[in-house]
Amino acid sequence: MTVENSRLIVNIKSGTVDVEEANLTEFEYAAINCHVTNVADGHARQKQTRSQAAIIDDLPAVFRESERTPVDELEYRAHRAFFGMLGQTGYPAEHKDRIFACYASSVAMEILARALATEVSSLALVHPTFDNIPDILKGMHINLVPFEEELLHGGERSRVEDLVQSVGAVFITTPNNPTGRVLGEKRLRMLAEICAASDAVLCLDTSFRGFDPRAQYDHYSILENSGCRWAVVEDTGKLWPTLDLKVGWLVTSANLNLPVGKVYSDILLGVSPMILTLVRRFAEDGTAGGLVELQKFIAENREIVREGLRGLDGVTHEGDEVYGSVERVFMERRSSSDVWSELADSGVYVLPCHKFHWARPEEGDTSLRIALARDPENLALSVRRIREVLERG
Ligand code: EGV
Repeated sequence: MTVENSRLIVNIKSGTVDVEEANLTEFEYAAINCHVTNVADGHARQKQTRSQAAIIDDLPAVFRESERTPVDELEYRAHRAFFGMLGQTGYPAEHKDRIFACYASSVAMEILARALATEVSSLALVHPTFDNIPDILKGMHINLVPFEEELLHGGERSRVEDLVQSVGAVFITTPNNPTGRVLGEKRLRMLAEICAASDAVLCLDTSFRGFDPRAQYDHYSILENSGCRWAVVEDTGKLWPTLDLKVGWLVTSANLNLPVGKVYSDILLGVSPMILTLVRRFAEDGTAGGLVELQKFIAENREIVREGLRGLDGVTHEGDEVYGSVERVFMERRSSSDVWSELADSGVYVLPCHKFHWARPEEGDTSLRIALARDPENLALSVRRIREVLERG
């Protein structure tokens, strides 16, 4: 794929794409063959740690163990290890009819959306968020109402009640992508109570929670105690450099009363037993110190970006309270699609942010997202080129 001019990219999957029209994943396809300067997608592309590499060296044993063990036992071991690593001890571990292993969190999302659509015609979705979420929901003909982060995190209870009463379901990504904002314990409890009172389904996407200790309080005990109908999407896919071998889990409340199991069976039989074992091994490594090490690694990479762009006129970043594996760069005077095109010309791929703002794209017109789960040397090189383009102004 090549950059043809400042507006057009040739997309490896679907031909020519307009920079204004492409969705975020299409921007990510454009980057995927640039191993050194792809800071577009939020997948983990850093080198493995020593103990992670040891697991990969042990892959034949992982395969053999997976061959001879019943798959529900492998699923159980995998979710126990993964949910335990993330502090989610109140999840319904013993109810295998409520835990669905999927190839990816987007597949879990698709299954949830199809099940929701049998009952729900409108849904309040966090704004902004990664655009494949609104696109999947819209694909099921569900009407979307923006749930602004300001209202979600700080708005008066009565205003939240008004919004929830107007919809059949609520969908929140926490920590959010790309803002990194986390739904705190009190707000989750409040939202679950409100959803219970109006019989709205509360859906959470917690794919990025591994990076942020503030998102690792036990969400499931709060959801279970609230009595609301809920579904949670969990993801192993953002954390570890496993070449996209990953699991997305869909976990549901006992009272959800939507055909999740039926839709799941329409789409898949199950994920590979070998991947379940691999996930268990990486999660055990995470619990044994790997997760804290990863958080430190991301913090250092965030500093590489901030240091590398320091002092540029009109260029700012978020405060200190962000922990996600992506960093936003705010540019006072530059359009993100122009900067994206100039960067692509110099071989560096970032994400322009307008599509995250699915209800009002103009709000993302002057920001970029840089992925941090990369090797520091590659990240530093990308940041030097980004600085050059921004300096040209
Ligand atoms: C991010 C892309 C899709 C997604 C990337 C992502 N996947 N569209 N199914 O994994 O933040 O870059 O979440």
